[in-house]
Amino acid sequence: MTDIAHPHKIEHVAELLRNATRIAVLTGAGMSAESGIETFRQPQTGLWARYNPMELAHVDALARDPKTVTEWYHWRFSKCADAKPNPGHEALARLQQLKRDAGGDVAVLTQNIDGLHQVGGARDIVELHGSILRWRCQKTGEMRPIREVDFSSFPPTSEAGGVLRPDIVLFGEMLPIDALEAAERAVMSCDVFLTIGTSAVVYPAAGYIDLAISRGVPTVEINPDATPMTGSVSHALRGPSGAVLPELLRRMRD
Ligand code: BV8
Repeated sequence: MTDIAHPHKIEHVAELLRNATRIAVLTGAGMSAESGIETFRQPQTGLWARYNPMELAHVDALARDPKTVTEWYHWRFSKCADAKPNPGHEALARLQQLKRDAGGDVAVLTQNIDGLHQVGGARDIVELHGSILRWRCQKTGEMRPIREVDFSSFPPTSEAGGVLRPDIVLFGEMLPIDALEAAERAVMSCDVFLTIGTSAVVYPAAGYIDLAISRGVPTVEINPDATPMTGSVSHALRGPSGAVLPELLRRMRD
């Protein structure tokens, strides 16, 4: 395991990316931190330092108190509605285009629900935990963009009289099967695996890091802090994704 403290380590990772054809990338809330969106588990500032996830981000909480849970997610949306992609999102989109132009691919597997990878130019994003930009009727399954949801009262309801909830994966809910299948295919076929801005504690998403490590492909963690995976990945680049990713892209082009 190496760290960014030695610039030639970032040069080595840039070389890995330069030579890779298929790259799989797992991203978490840290990817959007530089866009001003709070993470979950950072001490003091994280959402879970102020709210109890089991009261708000759990399927049982939604069943027990749909008003509070839908209000909280509407508040979460209000915090990311004006957020802009940061240089990390844009660099990842450039990396994906660079590899696609060369006949390869970059599969972005995100735990984030803010849609910023797409706004930043990346395509075919695998939304492991869904998206706050889509809300779903619990009665009919009908999906609608958040801008078409009437938030004059909570929980919001559809014309069919069902509760409208965000199309996200709450604790205790299965991830979408098509996302699980796409993620598995990407990790099983990648030459290099990146884990960026995630504390690597939420499963099954964090399990993709274990899977990449078990395949023996080079694995790179980009995070200002250590995580439970830091000691197991091939390279740990200590720094914010909004700085490290553009630096890697710059070096790949040199
Ligand atoms: C399920 C909702 C089963 C959307 C979220 C083993 C296997 C399977 C499941 C489990 C298991 N063990 C436990 C479980 C249950 C549970 C789980 O994982 N619990 C954990 C907490 C122990 N998992 C589940 O419930 C999953 N479902 O397994 O279903 C099942 C089976 C059959 C039938 C029914 C059910 C569902 C998991 C998804 C839950 N939904 N959120 C939302 O509100 O956003 S989880 C939540 O955590 C978000 O999705 C978030 O993305 C995710 C992970 O957090 P991170 O993204 O990593 O964010 P965090 O704040 O933790 O870390 C930020 C990192 O960024 C830090 O490391 C920080 O240093 C770094 N950083 C900061 N600044 C920067 C930076 N990095 C780079 N640059 C910067 N500038």
